[in-house]
Amino acid sequence: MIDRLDNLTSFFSEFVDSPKEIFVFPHLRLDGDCIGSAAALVVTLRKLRINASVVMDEPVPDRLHFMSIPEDLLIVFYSDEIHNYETRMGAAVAVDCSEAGRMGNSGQLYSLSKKKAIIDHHVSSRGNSGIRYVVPTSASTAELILNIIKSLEQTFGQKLMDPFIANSLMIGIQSDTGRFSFQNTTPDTLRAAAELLECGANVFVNAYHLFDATSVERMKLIAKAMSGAKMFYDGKLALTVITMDMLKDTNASEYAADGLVSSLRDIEGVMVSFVVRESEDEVRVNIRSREPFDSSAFAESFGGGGHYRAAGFSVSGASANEVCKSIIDKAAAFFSER
Ligand SMILES: [Mn+2]
Repeated sequence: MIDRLDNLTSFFSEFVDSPKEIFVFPHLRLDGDCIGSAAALVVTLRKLRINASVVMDEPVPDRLHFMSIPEDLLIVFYSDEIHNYETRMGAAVAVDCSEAGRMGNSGQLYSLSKKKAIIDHHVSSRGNSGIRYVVPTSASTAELILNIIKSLEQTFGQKLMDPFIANSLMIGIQSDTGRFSFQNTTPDTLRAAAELLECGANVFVNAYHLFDATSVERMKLIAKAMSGAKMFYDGKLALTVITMDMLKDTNASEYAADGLVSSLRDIEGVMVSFVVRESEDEVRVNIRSREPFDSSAFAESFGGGGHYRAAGFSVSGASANEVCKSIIDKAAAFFSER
């Protein structure tokens, strides 16, 4: 671990006062952990006179506007500009993901970089070019960024932590641990959170925006999706579909159903839950499970990935109903064994 941190510290140190930039790539469909971690890392690097920016496919979604990430940290990627970015780029860092395929179009730019580093906590983390700081036992990438910041503070003998960085990392931890309630929450997670609170993070405001704030549109969508849920394999598998029509009828955003998949898994007797969502160009599937159902392995068999209890995948060229059928068929192998 210390070795890998040392490697990362020297990786970043090379860019002090360099005109070349470090581009930090979060994954597509931004969440609190990837964007919190990426923003915190970029602010830290800039304090060390290292040119750095977050490069992403989409602007920060409305539900994360409360993070107040300064606009100038962020580059929204346009393919037309790729050569311009490539000239500026000195290194690329994947944050909370490990492969270009998870980044959307900006992955094209990531792939072009000759120097790469990966900072991630996904078990399915596969990318193996460059320096890897991948810790699957870490609840969040934010905790890894905190370690990096502490290591940089030691190397440079300079205080880098500030309330914005602390709160961005806290948002990452709260997001990925379900506000400290998922099984991935470790003593290290709570120690990291305690440190961040001391540095100015606000756990209460974050929890409201991440988990409690809701809208009538969302409530209506959840009600429809819940009443359409179906149970299979003696109530051990729960599945529901969110169609484009449901989004239109309720006027809810595509993120409105976040959290629904966990509620389905919480139904007594359910071992694995699936939310299958239609979108313009593909069908997206979210999975939550309890032991011994391995969500990550299941998602990987459909070309996706994630964690043991939380994973996902997407399919293009198939209808939501076809995807549901494949899921139920594939799960048969697991449930027939028990
Ligand atoms: Mn994460």
